Amino acid sequence: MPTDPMSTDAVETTRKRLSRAAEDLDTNLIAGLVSDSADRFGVVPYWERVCVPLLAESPGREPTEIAVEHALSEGMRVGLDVHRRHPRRPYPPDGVLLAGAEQELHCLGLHALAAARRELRRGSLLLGPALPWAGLTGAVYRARPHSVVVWAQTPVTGRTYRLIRFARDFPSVRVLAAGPGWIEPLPSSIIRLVGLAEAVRVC
Ligand code: B12
Repeated sequence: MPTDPMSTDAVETTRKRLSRAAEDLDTNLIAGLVSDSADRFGVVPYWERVCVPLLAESPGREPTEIAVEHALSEGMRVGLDVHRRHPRRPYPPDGVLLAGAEQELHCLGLHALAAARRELRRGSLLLGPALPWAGLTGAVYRARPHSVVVWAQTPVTGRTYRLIRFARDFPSVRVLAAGPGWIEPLPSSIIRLVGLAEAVRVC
């Protein structure tokens, strides 16, 4: 388990290193920094105090800035993905399925959740971004999860009526809406997740 508490100095230093590596488009270095820091400080504090603020600052309008944003997010995805990963460990039956909503390319929150769960020795079936609703339905029939977390970054992909229909089709599955894209009111049968720490607790 991670041992070091995250001091303000550590936040600043790790953040600067990540920014510099992103400016250099060094995705391998970013991945290494992310997995080392997650190991040292724990996924939740590192993600909440360093990664999320840095991503939120990403302007990404000019062509060079767009490449920097891609390098940062891709390096982070890989770094989170290798953290405590045992590639041949099977998906646990009756587990947690994580997926991006149809056409949703943002998926880092789900990678952070999967990494934080691995830290607690809990596996998840992460099916990545942009899983069509029909694909999600098929996956639930096959994998039989007890909980399904669907990420939407913007209202364009946060189609509430689809999520409600999906929840109705699987009344015994706990459905959780994650990410800032779910802006419409949700029925009480669907749990809205607002942060990583909460998501780890609830899942
Ligand atoms: C990285 C990134 C990308 C990457 C995604 C890579 C990946 N593997 O995920 C790429 C380059 C693919 C991308 C693509 C696009 N992007 Co983009 N992207 C971003 C960026 C820089 C970071 C997003 C991110 O992952 N943040 C980390 C997450 C977790 O942070 P968050 O959701 O804000 O977190 C909040 C909560 O969700 C919660 N939280 C944090 N962690 C967790 C974890 C869990 C489990 C839970 C439950 C909650 C939670 O706490 C936070 C504070 O409230 C943002 C910039 C920004 N300012 O947000 C733009 C941004 C989200 N993108 C944007 C856009 C427009 C796009 C594109 C349409 C661009 C384009 N023209 O192609 C496409 C989308 C295509 C699609 N169909 O989805 C806009 C969205 C605007 C809007 N609200 O409509 C933003 C805001 C940029 C901007 N300022 O315009 N993007």
